[in-house]
Amino acid sequence: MANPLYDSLFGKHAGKSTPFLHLPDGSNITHEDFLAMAAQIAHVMTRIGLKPGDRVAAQVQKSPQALALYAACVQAGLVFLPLNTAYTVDELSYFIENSGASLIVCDAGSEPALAPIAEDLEARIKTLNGDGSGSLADQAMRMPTTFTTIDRSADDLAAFLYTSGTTGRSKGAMLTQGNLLSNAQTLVKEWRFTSDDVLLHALPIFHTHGLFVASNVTLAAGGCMIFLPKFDIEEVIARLPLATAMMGVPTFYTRLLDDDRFTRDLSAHMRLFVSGSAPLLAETHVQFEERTGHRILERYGMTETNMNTSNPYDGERRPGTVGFPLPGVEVKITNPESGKTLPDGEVGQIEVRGPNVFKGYWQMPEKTAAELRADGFFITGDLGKIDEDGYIHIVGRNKDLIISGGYNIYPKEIELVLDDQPGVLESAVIGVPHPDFGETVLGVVVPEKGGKPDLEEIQDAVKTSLARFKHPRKLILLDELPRNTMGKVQKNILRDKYQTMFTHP
Ligand code: MLC
Ligand code: AMP
Repeated sequence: MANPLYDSLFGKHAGKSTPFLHLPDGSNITHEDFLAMAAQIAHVMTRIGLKPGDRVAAQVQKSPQALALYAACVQAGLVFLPLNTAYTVDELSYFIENSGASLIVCDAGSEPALAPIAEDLEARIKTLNGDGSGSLADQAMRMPTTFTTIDRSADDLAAFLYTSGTTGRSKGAMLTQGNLLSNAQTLVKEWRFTSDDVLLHALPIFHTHGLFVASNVTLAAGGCMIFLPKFDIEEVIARLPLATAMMGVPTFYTRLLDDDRFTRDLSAHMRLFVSGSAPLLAETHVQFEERTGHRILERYGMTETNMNTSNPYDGERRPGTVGFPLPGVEVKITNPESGKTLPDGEVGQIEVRGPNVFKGYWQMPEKTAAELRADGFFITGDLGKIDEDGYIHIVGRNKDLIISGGYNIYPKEIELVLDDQPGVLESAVIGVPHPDFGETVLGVVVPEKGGKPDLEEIQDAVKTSLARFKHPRKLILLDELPRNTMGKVQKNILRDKYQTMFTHP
């Protein structure tokens, strides 16, 4: 027995004294240091009684220790559940309760608010701050620097990532060791990652993109990362000359293009720019090439599946497309009603099958059955087509979803909060184009008869319930919502009406 994910990503670097993480203060963390950090954290977690399969919910700032917490979970056979640092206590309590986490790791500032939740669930709570301090780190420091890796199989769970749903209730996507490892190994090959690569890492590490795509790929290839706490244009421009590759959401690339310091010279030595998590406008792709000579490589993935398709490394990277299915991944376009496969060129729902596809939603067999077919195909909720050259185009979504700066936002979750406010009869939340975030949230509120909802008070209520990135950038009062003859709200009419609100205000 062994632990495939740990062995292939982390264990194989044992004894290497070369840098793994380059930090903004100029210091480095070697592979050896990193593995020691992870081993010490693994000791803390097992000594407090955590057993293989237990969930570890972590809402922590990006830091080497936060990444080591992930490695420690893999090594100790625990299920890692990273949580967006923007989530409010209301949001967190759902994830923690739903997952039945045995350990909560959070910033010291959040401990007082989360302690009662931990107590109710009989979960332990430890702190880990952005500077690496906290009760977890204090205890870890006193632990041995090696840990006997717990045996796991490819089918064992490695992580839970929560994704929102169209009903407003988030679902825990269960990802196995095999899901994560197969995808990382495929991407290393497809994108030609080697131990010479230096990845500029400015993504958050609580999502698939920053954690599994960026970090796992670098680890599998044995490369290193310039590990920035967040996307800060000054830092990115300063560090770019030291990198060979970068991965980002489209906002990263539009922000770079908006900066005159981002020139052909600054990126001349770069080997690869990858974009994903949201649509990259063909226009951005073209501008990027004009400015730098590089063609951004766009790929398509999701929480439940990791990466599914990619434009080619060699060969034409076609703007406005997400390329071809990755080796081992099958993609088909089906009719949403009948589920029958459609001929190439026709638009339908995108379904995917492969070793990358998750095991299902935690304790939600009905939702799993509705989206993951018995034959292994996962219904992504995205709409697309395959063109005559085999390139896949994403043309829309069959799910009511807004993607803002790479973060997914489900309108239902916001509508439920808006509908609850005094004087509000109903609401509709839509995504409209935004120059920086790609799309942003607009809330349309209908007053009750004689009601006079106070929009500022509503925004305050939203603040306490929902993470900042989900807040409507604007609320609009309307007498009624457009509906079709079946009574269904016609969000397309609202989207058309407010289409240019943020692009040509
Ligand atoms: C931050 N804010 C956002 C936001 N990010 N609002 C909407 N959408 C976002 N994405 C808030 C801030 O809290 C702030 O609030 C205000 O908006 C402006 O902040 P900013 O300073 O401009 O934002 P910044 O901190 O620079 O963050 C923007 C960003 C970041 C794009 C760099 O959101 C980011 O790193 N996004 C990447 C998301 C990601 O990794 N997605 C991958 C999901 S995995 P205030 O109060 O100051 O106004 C996935 C699968 C796959 O999708 O295929 O990869
Ligand atoms: P998430 O649930 O956060 O993993 O987001 C997954 C969703 O992001 C997918 O279902 C798509 O809608 C979207 N997405 C990811 N990559 C791309 C891309 N390259 N182009 C368009 N949409 C994308």
